[in-house]
Amino acid sequence: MIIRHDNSGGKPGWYLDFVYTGAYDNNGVKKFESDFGVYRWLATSEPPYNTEAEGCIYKVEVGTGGVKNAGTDATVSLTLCAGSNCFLHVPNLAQYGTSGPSHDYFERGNRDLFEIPTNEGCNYACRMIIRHDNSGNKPGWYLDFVYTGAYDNNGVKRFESDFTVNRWLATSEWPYNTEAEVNHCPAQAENAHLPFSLLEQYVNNA
Ligand SMILES: [Ca+2]
Repeated sequence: MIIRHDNSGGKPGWYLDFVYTGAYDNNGVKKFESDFGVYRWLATSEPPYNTEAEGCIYKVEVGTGGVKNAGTDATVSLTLCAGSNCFLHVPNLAQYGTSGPSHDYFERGNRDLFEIPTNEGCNYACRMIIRHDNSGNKPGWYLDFVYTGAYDNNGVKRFESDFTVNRWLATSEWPYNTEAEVNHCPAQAENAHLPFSLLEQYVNNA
């Protein structure tokens, strides 16, 4: 999604909340929808001092392992970063599932797909943090991988990053925690390596 105005008229600055879109076939059935939150000025007089906003859709595939009790119903959160710059934080990934919010995600052997629209240009993710809140029955989760792609407004894939995990995120199995981080960033991008609690504060305040 790209939206802009021509800065004409008196006081042309525009504070845009959102753009919601739906694509309907000839039978009136909604085939796709994408919601873009903007929540900023499109104005030459207010930050970030431009009259155009564009978005990026991050498509995420999450592979759950095939071992016994690999699935989870806990709430799964995902953060994507380039070094210390974390540009995407999704507190509840299931809300963005392509099978709808009520689908049972992260079950044994699943390949679940998620699409997260943003109002900023695409970023390259070389670092990924995923965790769950250990809620629900048998919350331990065996996670195989997280594959990510960043698509621009024309549907063109700008970046992709594959993160292999292949371990338990569980309090009952080694390494006995419910968070995994995979970092492919070059060493010079890691000089501000924050603990996750600080990182989350940073992302929430951004
Ligand atoms: Ca589940």
